[in-house]
Amino acid sequence: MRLPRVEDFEDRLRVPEVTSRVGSVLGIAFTVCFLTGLWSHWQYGPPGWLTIPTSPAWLYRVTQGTHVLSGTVAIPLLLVKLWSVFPRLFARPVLKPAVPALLHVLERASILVLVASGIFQLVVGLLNTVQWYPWSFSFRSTHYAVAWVMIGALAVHVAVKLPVIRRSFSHRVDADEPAAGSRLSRRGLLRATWVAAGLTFVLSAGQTVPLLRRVSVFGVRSGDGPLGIPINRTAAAAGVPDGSTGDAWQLELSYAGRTVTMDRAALESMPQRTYALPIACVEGWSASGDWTGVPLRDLVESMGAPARSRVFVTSLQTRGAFATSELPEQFVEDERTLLALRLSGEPLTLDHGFPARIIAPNRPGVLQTKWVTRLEVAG
Ligand SMILES: Nc1nc2c(c(=O)[nH]1)N[C@H]1C(S)=C(S)[C@@H](COP(=O)(O)O)O[C@H]1N2
Ligand SMILES: [Mo]
Repeated sequence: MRLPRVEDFEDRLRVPEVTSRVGSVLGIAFTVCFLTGLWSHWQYGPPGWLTIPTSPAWLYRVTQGTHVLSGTVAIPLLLVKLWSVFPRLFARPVLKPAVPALLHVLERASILVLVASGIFQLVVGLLNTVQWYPWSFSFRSTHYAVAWVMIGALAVHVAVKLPVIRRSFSHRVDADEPAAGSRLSRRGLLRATWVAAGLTFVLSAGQTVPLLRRVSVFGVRSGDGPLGIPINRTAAAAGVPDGSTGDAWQLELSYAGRTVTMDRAALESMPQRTYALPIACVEGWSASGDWTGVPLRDLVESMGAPARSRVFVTSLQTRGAFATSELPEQFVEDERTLLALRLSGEPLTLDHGFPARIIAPNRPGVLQTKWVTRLEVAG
Protein backbone atom coordinates (compact mmCIF):
# COMPACT_ATOMS: atom_id res chain seq x y z
CA MET A 1 0.00 0.00 0.00
CA ARG A 2 1.19 3.47 -0.82
CA LEU A 3 -0.50 6.80 -0.81
CA PRO A 4 -1.79 7.84 -4.22
CA ARG A 5 0.18 10.45 -6.13
CA VAL A 6 -1.26 13.29 -8.07
CA GLU A 7 -0.17 11.59 -11.33
CA ASP A 8 -2.36 8.59 -10.52
CA PHE A 9 -5.51 10.55 -11.29
CA GLU A 10 -6.77 11.15 -14.74
CA ASP A 11 -6.42 14.89 -15.18
CA ARG A 12 -8.24 15.39 -18.48
CA LEU A 13 -11.38 16.63 -16.75
CA ARG A 14 -9.83 18.01 -13.58
CA VAL A 15 -8.55 21.25 -15.03
CA PRO A 16 -8.78 24.80 -13.70
CA GLU A 17 -11.20 25.70 -16.51
CA VAL A 18 -13.73 23.27 -15.03
CA THR A 19 -12.93 23.93 -11.38
CA SER A 20 -13.21 27.71 -11.76
CA ARG A 21 -16.53 27.58 -13.53
CA VAL A 22 -18.13 25.20 -11.05
CA GLY A 23 -16.41 27.05 -8.22
CA SER A 24 -17.75 30.43 -9.31
CA VAL A 25 -21.34 29.23 -9.37
CA LEU A 26 -20.75 27.51 -6.02
CA GLY A 27 -19.28 30.74 -4.64
CA ILE A 28 -22.38 32.65 -5.73
CA ALA A 29 -24.66 30.00 -4.14
CA PHE A 30 -22.66 30.17 -0.88
CA THR A 31 -22.81 33.98 -0.86
CA VAL A 32 -26.57 34.09 -1.51
CA CYS A 33 -27.03 31.44 1.16
CA PHE A 34 -24.91 33.45 3.61
CA LEU A 35 -26.77 36.73 3.03
CA THR A 36 -30.25 35.20 3.24
CA GLY A 37 -29.14 33.26 6.33
CA LEU A 38 -27.95 36.46 7.96
CA TRP A 39 -31.33 38.01 7.20
CA SER A 40 -33.11 35.04 8.76
CA HIS A 41 -30.97 35.37 11.88
CA TRP A 42 -31.96 39.03 12.12
CA GLN A 43 -35.64 38.29 11.58
CA TYR A 44 -35.54 35.87 14.51
CA GLY A 45 -33.95 38.38 16.82
CA PRO A 46 -33.43 41.81 15.28
CA PRO A 47 -30.32 43.74 16.29
CA GLY A 48 -31.07 47.14 17.86
CA TRP A 49 -30.41 49.13 14.68
CA LEU A 50 -32.79 47.12 12.55
CA THR A 51 -36.59 47.48 12.38
CA ILE A 52 -38.04 44.49 10.55
CA PRO A 53 -40.65 45.74 8.05
CA THR A 54 -44.10 44.12 7.96
CA SER A 55 -44.24 44.60 4.18
CA PRO A 56 -43.89 42.94 1.84
CA ALA A 57 -45.72 40.15 3.66
CA TRP A 58 -43.89 37.55 1.56
CA LEU A 59 -40.36 38.84 2.26
CA TYR A 60 -39.30 36.09 4.69
CA ARG A 61 -41.00 33.51 2.52
CA VAL A 62 -38.74 34.51 -0.38
CA THR A 63 -35.51 35.03 1.58
CA GLN A 64 -35.83 31.78 3.50
CA GLY A 65 -36.95 29.81 0.47
CA THR A 66 -33.89 31.19 -1.33
CA HIS A 67 -31.65 30.34 1.63
CA VAL A 68 -32.64 26.70 1.74
CA LEU A 69 -32.71 26.31 -2.05
CA SER A 70 -29.30 27.91 -2.61
CA GLY A 71 -27.86 25.66 0.11
CA THR A 72 -29.47 22.58 -1.42
CA VAL A 73 -28.28 23.42 -4.93
CA ALA A 74 -24.78 23.97 -3.54
CA ILE A 75 -24.54 20.28 -2.60
CA PRO A 76 -24.07 18.82 -6.12
CA LEU A 77 -21.86 21.79 -7.04
CA LEU A 78 -19.64 21.22 -4.01
CA LEU A 79 -19.35 17.53 -4.79
CA VAL A 80 -18.16 18.22 -8.36
CA LYS A 81 -15.85 20.98 -7.17
CA LEU A 82 -14.22 18.77 -4.53
CA TRP A 83 -13.94 15.90 -7.02
CA SER A 84 -12.18 18.19 -9.47
CA VAL A 85 -9.50 19.24 -7.00
CA PHE A 86 -9.30 16.13 -4.85
CA PRO A 87 -6.03 14.76 -6.38
CA ARG A 88 -4.29 17.97 -5.39
CA LEU A 89 -4.48 16.79 -1.80
CA PHE A 90 -1.67 14.45 -2.79
CA ALA A 91 0.35 16.99 -4.73
CA ARG A 92 3.53 18.40 -3.32
CA PRO A 93 3.16 22.09 -2.75
CA VAL A 94 5.07 24.11 -5.33
CA LEU A 95 7.02 26.54 -3.26
CA LYS A 96 7.79 29.74 -5.06
CA PRO A 97 10.82 31.46 -3.61
CA ALA A 98 9.06 34.82 -3.82
CA VAL A 99 6.22 33.66 -1.58
CA PRO A 100 6.97 33.10 2.10
CA ALA A 101 6.36 29.50 3.24
CA LEU A 102 4.04 30.76 5.93
CA LEU A 103 1.67 32.10 3.25
CA HIS A 104 1.51 28.67 1.65
CA VAL A 105 0.62 27.15 4.98
CA LEU A 106 -2.05 29.79 5.56
CA GLU A 107 -3.52 29.27 2.11
CA ARG A 108 -3.74 25.52 2.64
CA ALA A 109 -5.23 26.04 6.08
CA SER A 110 -7.89 28.38 4.65
CA ILE A 111 -8.90 25.67 2.16
CA LEU A 112 -9.18 23.16 4.99
CA VAL A 113 -11.35 25.58 6.97
CA LEU A 114 -13.47 26.37 3.89
CA VAL A 115 -14.09 22.74 2.98
CA ALA A 116 -14.82 21.71 6.58
CA SER A 117 -17.14 24.63 7.33
CA GLY A 118 -18.86 24.38 3.93
CA ILE A 119 -19.60 20.67 4.36
CA PHE A 120 -20.69 21.25 7.96
CA GLN A 121 -23.12 24.02 6.97
CA LEU A 122 -24.67 22.05 4.12
CA VAL A 123 -25.04 18.88 6.18
CA VAL A 124 -26.58 20.43 9.30
CA GLY A 125 -28.71 22.75 7.15
CA LEU A 126 -30.03 19.87 5.09
CA LEU A 127 -30.78 17.79 8.20
CA ASN A 128 -32.60 20.78 9.66
CA THR A 129 -34.87 20.97 6.63
CA VAL A 130 -36.03 17.43 7.38
CA GLN A 131 -36.31 18.27 11.09
CA TRP A 132 -33.67 15.79 12.12
CA TYR A 133 -31.37 17.10 14.82
CA PRO A 134 -28.92 14.31 15.63
CA TRP A 135 -26.71 16.62 17.69
CA SER A 136 -26.86 18.42 20.99
CA PHE A 137 -25.54 21.88 20.08
CA SER A 138 -27.88 24.77 19.38
CA PHE A 139 -28.61 24.67 15.67
CA ARG A 140 -29.21 28.36 15.23
CA SER A 141 -26.17 29.80 17.00
CA THR A 142 -23.83 27.16 15.58
CA HIS A 143 -25.08 27.50 12.01
CA TYR A 144 -24.70 31.27 12.38
CA ALA A 145 -21.19 31.21 13.84
CA VAL A 146 -19.86 28.69 11.32
CA ALA A 147 -21.40 30.80 8.51
CA TRP A 148 -19.00 33.64 9.37
CA VAL A 149 -16.06 31.24 9.43
CA MET A 150 -17.10 29.89 6.05
CA ILE A 151 -17.63 33.24 4.36
CA GLY A 152 -14.29 34.49 5.71
CA ALA A 153 -12.46 31.43 4.39
CA LEU A 154 -14.29 31.83 1.08
CA ALA A 155 -13.13 35.43 0.76
CA VAL A 156 -9.51 34.40 1.41
CA HIS A 157 -9.79 31.53 -1.05
CA VAL A 158 -11.21 33.70 -3.84
CA ALA A 159 -8.59 36.39 -3.23
CA VAL A 160 -5.75 33.84 -3.39
CA LYS A 161 -7.14 32.09 -6.47
CA LEU A 162 -8.15 35.20 -8.38
CA PRO A 163 -5.27 34.97 -10.88
CA VAL A 164 -6.06 31.31 -11.60
CA ILE A 165 -9.78 32.06 -11.92
CA ARG A 166 -9.10 34.96 -14.31
CA ARG A 167 -6.78 32.89 -16.44
CA SER A 168 -9.14 29.92 -16.69
CA PHE A 169 -12.11 32.07 -17.60
CA SER A 170 -10.16 33.48 -20.53
CA HIS A 171 -9.60 29.92 -21.87
CA ARG A 172 -12.22 27.83 -23.58
CA VAL A 173 -13.11 24.86 -21.42
CA ASP A 174 -12.04 22.39 -24.09
CA ALA A 175 -9.19 24.49 -25.56
CA ASP A 176 -6.43 21.94 -25.00
CA GLU A 177 -8.56 18.91 -24.23
CA PRO A 178 -7.08 15.74 -25.71
CA ALA A 179 -9.40 13.87 -28.09
CA ALA A 180 -11.71 12.06 -25.75
CA GLY A 181 -13.38 9.56 -28.05
CA SER A 182 -16.63 8.44 -26.53
CA ARG A 183 -15.64 9.50 -23.04
CA LEU A 184 -17.16 12.38 -21.14
CA SER A 185 -15.76 15.70 -22.31
CA ARG A 186 -15.12 18.74 -20.13
CA ARG A 187 -18.11 20.46 -21.66
CA GLY A 188 -20.17 17.35 -21.01
CA LEU A 189 -19.06 17.31 -17.39
CA LEU A 190 -20.02 20.96 -16.97
CA ARG A 191 -23.36 20.37 -18.64
CA ALA A 192 -24.05 17.39 -16.37
CA THR A 193 -23.16 19.53 -13.35
CA TRP A 194 -25.60 22.28 -14.34
CA VAL A 195 -28.30 19.70 -15.01
CA ALA A 196 -27.72 18.12 -11.58
CA ALA A 197 -27.92 21.52 -9.89
CA GLY A 198 -31.04 22.44 -11.87
CA LEU A 199 -32.73 19.14 -11.03
CA THR A 200 -31.91 19.59 -7.36
CA PHE A 201 -33.57 22.99 -7.55
CA VAL A 202 -36.71 21.79 -9.32
CA LEU A 203 -37.07 18.74 -7.10
CA SER A 204 -36.83 20.88 -3.95
CA ALA A 205 -38.51 24.15 -4.86
CA GLY A 206 -42.05 22.76 -4.60
CA GLN A 207 -41.87 23.17 -0.84
CA THR A 208 -42.26 26.87 -1.46
CA VAL A 209 -43.32 27.25 -5.13
CA PRO A 210 -46.86 25.81 -5.47
CA LEU A 211 -46.52 25.13 -9.23
CA LEU A 212 -43.64 22.75 -8.63
CA ARG A 213 -45.28 20.85 -5.80
CA ARG A 214 -46.06 17.73 -7.75
CA VAL A 215 -42.55 17.23 -9.08
CA SER A 216 -40.74 18.11 -5.88
CA VAL A 217 -39.91 14.74 -4.43
CA PHE A 218 -37.25 16.40 -2.23
CA GLY A 219 -39.74 18.98 -0.93
CA VAL A 220 -40.36 17.48 2.48
CA ARG A 221 -43.61 19.19 3.33
CA SER A 222 -45.12 20.31 0.04
CA GLY A 223 -48.64 21.41 0.73
CA ASP A 224 -49.86 18.37 2.62
CA GLY A 225 -51.72 19.07 5.82
CA PRO A 226 -55.19 20.42 6.60
CA LEU A 227 -56.29 22.95 3.94
CA GLY A 228 -52.96 22.74 2.17
CA ILE A 229 -50.86 24.11 5.02
CA PRO A 230 -48.34 21.63 6.41
CA ILE A 231 -48.29 21.02 10.15
CA ASN A 232 -44.97 21.80 11.67
CA ARG A 233 -45.53 20.46 15.16
CA THR A 234 -48.75 18.84 16.32
CA ALA A 235 -50.57 19.77 19.51
CA ALA A 236 -49.71 16.35 20.91
CA ALA A 237 -46.00 16.80 20.16
CA ALA A 238 -46.02 20.24 21.78
CA GLY A 239 -47.71 18.83 24.89
CA VAL A 240 -50.82 20.99 24.65
CA PRO A 241 -52.85 19.58 27.55
CA ASP A 242 -56.04 17.70 26.65
CA GLY A 243 -59.07 19.78 27.47
CA SER A 244 -57.16 23.06 27.59
CA THR A 245 -58.38 23.93 24.08
CA GLY A 246 -62.04 23.04 24.65
CA ASP A 247 -64.98 25.19 25.73
CA ALA A 248 -63.19 26.18 28.91
CA TRP A 249 -60.44 27.92 26.89
CA GLN A 250 -60.07 31.61 27.59
CA LEU A 251 -57.74 34.24 26.27
CA GLU A 252 -56.07 36.37 28.91
CA LEU A 253 -55.31 39.94 27.87
CA SER A 254 -53.21 42.02 30.17
CA TYR A 255 -52.01 45.61 30.15
CA ALA A 256 -50.76 47.93 32.88
CA GLY A 257 -51.62 45.59 35.74
CA ARG A 258 -55.15 44.86 34.47
CA THR A 259 -56.19 41.48 33.06
CA VAL A 260 -59.37 40.63 31.19
CA THR A 261 -60.41 37.26 29.79
CA MET A 262 -62.34 36.46 26.63
CA ASP A 263 -63.68 33.17 25.34
CA ARG A 264 -63.80 32.17 21.69
CA ALA A 265 -67.36 33.38 21.25
CA ALA A 266 -66.38 36.83 22.49
CA LEU A 267 -63.51 36.91 20.00
CA GLU A 268 -65.81 35.75 17.19
CA SER A 269 -68.23 38.57 17.96
CA MET A 270 -65.53 41.20 17.37
CA PRO A 271 -65.02 42.57 13.81
CA GLN A 272 -63.17 39.92 11.79
CA ARG A 273 -60.60 40.46 9.06
CA THR A 274 -59.34 38.03 6.44
CA TYR A 275 -55.87 38.23 4.88
CA ALA A 276 -53.87 35.94 2.65
CA LEU A 277 -50.61 35.47 4.52
CA PRO A 278 -47.92 32.80 4.30
CA ILE A 279 -46.51 30.50 6.91
CA ALA A 280 -42.82 30.52 6.03
CA CYS A 281 -40.81 28.02 8.01
CA VAL A 282 -37.09 28.37 8.63
CA GLU A 283 -36.81 24.89 7.13
CA GLY A 284 -37.59 26.37 3.73
CA TRP A 285 -41.16 25.27 3.14
CA SER A 286 -43.90 27.85 2.96
CA ALA A 287 -47.58 28.03 2.07
CA SER A 288 -50.10 30.81 1.86
CA GLY A 289 -53.45 30.63 3.62
CA ASP A 290 -56.55 32.79 4.00
CA TRP A 291 -56.59 33.54 7.70
CA THR A 292 -59.52 35.13 9.48
CA GLY A 293 -59.47 36.59 12.96
CA VAL A 294 -59.27 39.69 15.11
CA PRO A 295 -56.54 42.25 14.35
CA LEU A 296 -54.20 42.25 17.31
CA ARG A 297 -54.28 46.03 17.41
CA ASP A 298 -58.05 45.94 18.09
CA LEU A 299 -57.41 43.76 21.14
CA VAL A 300 -54.57 46.01 22.25
CA GLU A 301 -56.67 49.14 21.81
CA SER A 302 -59.60 47.52 23.63
CA MET A 303 -57.30 47.48 26.65
CA GLY A 304 -56.67 51.21 26.31
CA ALA A 305 -53.12 50.61 25.10
CA PRO A 306 -51.61 52.42 22.08
CA ALA A 307 -51.65 50.51 18.76
CA ARG A 308 -47.87 50.80 18.69
CA SER A 309 -47.19 48.49 21.62
CA ARG A 310 -45.07 45.39 22.04
CA VAL A 311 -47.00 42.24 22.81
CA PHE A 312 -45.76 39.06 24.49
CA VAL A 313 -47.54 35.94 23.36
CA THR A 314 -47.81 32.78 25.46
CA SER A 315 -49.17 29.45 24.26
CA LEU A 316 -50.69 26.49 26.04
CA GLN A 317 -47.75 24.38 24.99
CA THR A 318 -45.87 22.52 27.74
CA ARG A 319 -43.07 20.86 25.75
CA GLY A 320 -40.27 22.09 23.51
CA ALA A 321 -39.26 25.46 22.07
CA PHE A 322 -41.40 28.25 20.59
CA ALA A 323 -44.01 28.30 23.36
CA THR A 324 -43.77 32.12 23.45
CA SER A 325 -42.99 34.97 21.09
CA GLU A 326 -42.78 38.73 21.13
CA LEU A 327 -44.39 40.97 18.54
CA PRO A 328 -42.52 44.23 17.97
CA GLU A 329 -44.69 47.33 17.85
CA GLN A 330 -44.73 47.73 14.04
CA PHE A 331 -46.30 44.25 13.81
CA VAL A 332 -48.95 45.05 16.39
CA GLU A 333 -49.78 48.30 14.63
CA ASP A 334 -50.20 46.54 11.25
CA GLU A 335 -53.85 45.51 11.00
CA ARG A 336 -52.91 42.37 9.08
CA THR A 337 -51.43 40.93 12.27
CA LEU A 338 -54.22 38.66 13.47
CA LEU A 339 -55.20 36.57 16.37
CA ALA A 340 -56.48 34.08 13.83
CA LEU A 341 -59.49 31.88 14.52
CA ARG A 342 -60.06 30.46 11.04
CA LEU A 343 -58.22 29.18 7.99
CA SER A 344 -60.05 29.16 4.61
CA GLY A 345 -63.22 30.09 6.47
CA GLU A 346 -63.09 26.94 8.64
CA PRO A 347 -62.30 27.00 12.34
CA LEU A 348 -58.58 26.26 12.84
CA THR A 349 -57.76 22.61 13.29
CA LEU A 350 -56.15 21.75 16.61
CA ASP A 351 -52.78 21.20 14.94
CA HIS A 352 -52.96 24.59 13.20
CA GLY A 353 -53.35 26.26 16.58
CA PHE A 354 -57.01 26.03 17.64
CA PRO A 355 -58.57 27.92 19.44
CA ALA A 356 -56.43 30.91 18.34
CA ARG A 357 -53.01 31.59 16.86
CA ILE A 358 -50.87 34.49 15.76
CA ILE A 359 -50.55 35.20 12.03
CA ALA A 360 -48.51 38.23 11.04
CA PRO A 361 -47.11 39.40 7.70
CA ASN A 362 -43.40 38.81 7.04
CA ARG A 363 -42.76 36.66 10.11
CA PRO A 364 -40.63 33.53 10.35
CA GLY A 365 -42.96 30.55 10.91
CA VAL A 366 -41.53 29.83 14.36
CA LEU A 367 -42.89 33.15 15.60
CA GLN A 368 -46.45 32.47 14.38
CA THR A 369 -47.40 31.12 17.78
CA LYS A 370 -50.18 28.52 17.95
CA TRP A 371 -52.57 27.69 20.85
CA VAL A 372 -52.40 31.23 22.26
CA THR A 373 -53.58 31.57 25.84
CA ARG A 374 -52.19 34.93 26.91
CA LEU A 375 -51.36 38.28 25.32
CA GLU A 376 -49.44 40.71 27.45
CA VAL A 377 -49.19 44.28 26.20
CA ALA A 378 -45.93 45.90 27.28
CA GLY A 379 -46.64 48.98 29.37
N1 LIG B 1 -46.92 27.19 20.28
C1 LIG B 1 -46.26 26.88 19.16
N2 LIG B 1 -46.45 27.60 18.03
C2 LIG B 1 -45.78 27.29 16.91
C3 LIG B 1 -44.85 26.24 16.86
C4 LIG B 1 -44.66 25.50 18.04
O1 LIG B 1 -43.86 24.55 18.08
N3 LIG B 1 -45.37 25.85 19.17
N4 LIG B 1 -44.18 25.95 15.69
C5 LIG B 1 -43.98 27.10 14.82
C6 LIG B 1 -43.36 26.77 13.55
S1 LIG B 1 -41.74 26.30 13.58
C7 LIG B 1 -44.01 26.95 12.36
S2 LIG B 1 -43.21 26.80 10.89
C8 LIG B 1 -45.44 27.28 12.33
C9 LIG B 1 -46.14 26.27 11.47
O2 LIG B 1 -47.53 26.43 11.55
P1 LIG B 1 -48.47 25.25 11.07
O3 LIG B 1 -48.06 24.01 11.82
O4 LIG B 1 -49.86 25.70 11.34
O5 LIG B 1 -48.20 25.12 9.60
O6 LIG B 1 -46.02 27.30 13.61
C10 LIG B 1 -45.24 27.90 14.58
N5 LIG B 1 -46.02 28.03 15.79
MO1 LIG C 1 -40.94 26.36 11.48
